[in-house]
Amino acid sequence: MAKFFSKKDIKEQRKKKSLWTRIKDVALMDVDVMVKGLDTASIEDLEQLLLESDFGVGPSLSIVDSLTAEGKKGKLRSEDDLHNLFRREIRRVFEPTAGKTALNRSPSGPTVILVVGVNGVGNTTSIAKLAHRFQAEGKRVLLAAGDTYRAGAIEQLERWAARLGCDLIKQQAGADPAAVAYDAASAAVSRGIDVLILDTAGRLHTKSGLMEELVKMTRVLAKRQEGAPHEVLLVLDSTLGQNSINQARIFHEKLTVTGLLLAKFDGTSKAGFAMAITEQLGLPTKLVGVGEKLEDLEEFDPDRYVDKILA
Ligand SMILES: Nc1nc2c(ncn2[C@@H]2O[C@H](COP(=O)(O)OP(=O)(O)OP(=O)(O)O)[C@@H](O)[C@H]2O)c(=O)[nH]1
Ligand SMILES: [Mg+2]
Repeated sequence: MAKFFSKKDIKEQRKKKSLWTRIKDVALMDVDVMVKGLDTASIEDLEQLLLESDFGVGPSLSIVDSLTAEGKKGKLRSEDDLHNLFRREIRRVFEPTAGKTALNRSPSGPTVILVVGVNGVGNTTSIAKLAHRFQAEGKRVLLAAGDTYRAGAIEQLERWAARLGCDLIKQQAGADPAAVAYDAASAAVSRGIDVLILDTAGRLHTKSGLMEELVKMTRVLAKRQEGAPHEVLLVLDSTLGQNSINQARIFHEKLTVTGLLLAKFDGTSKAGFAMAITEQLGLPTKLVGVGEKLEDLEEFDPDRYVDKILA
């Protein structure tokens, strides 16, 4: 008996294919397309596909424009041609922030890094990885348990500090995170620390009271040391897609984020949103979390990013 698929079934089936397969399905579908370039329907399909994959409006349109132009010139004859085009176009999206991907350093005194993000995205693990990275450079690192809110958060950071062999500043659960920040900034100066990294409670970006708490932390840090915090690093969960764009916008409005860390990048090819954020907010993606171990932190590399997104 013939089996009929609803539109929803077909949509679900399409979603099961990788993004790259879906792009190829449209752009390299038949000889006609390869000879004459993309027709209007295929162009619309591709645009839709890239937008659904959170590439952002600007990047999606410029990729499709470039595909159309190259197609007309007969330059899109193979999968390699198509892949090279995507690689080039995605690289272009990250060009405006290309010189800004290194972590900011303080010209004198400790470098202060405030790590923020929604709960569960990977804030605390990323802090441990960062500390490990600085230690490998021979830097003295101090951690501060600014998440006084979630049960067990202080102990979690304490365990990391013990493993890393670095100092930790903490107060009791429920304490004012700004007071922890003050203590930590003072200790960093008096102990001759190179890098102070502050944990914060993961919070929903929609909770304005909690966002104000972060603003207060930055004020305290700035008062204690000129130019601090030198880095406000927003951790985003690579598996969350579109929602990360809203998070970035609201955190940036409140705090002036200086860089992004894409955590859990190993588990997904869905982090197209980094393009949208760079395009819309001009924020550089600085680091990428690729696993749960201390070593699993990489500098952001647009080429590796493309390979993952188009895996
Ligand atoms: N695969 C993978 N897992 C990660 C990565 N980063 C963090 N995780 C895992 O994500 C989970 C949450 O990590 P945490 O660092 O506790 O997240 P958080 O944002 O501090 O969470 P809260 O403090 O509860 O808000 C843990 O199981 C981590 O091991 C990553 O880059 N890759
Ligand atoms: Mg945490």
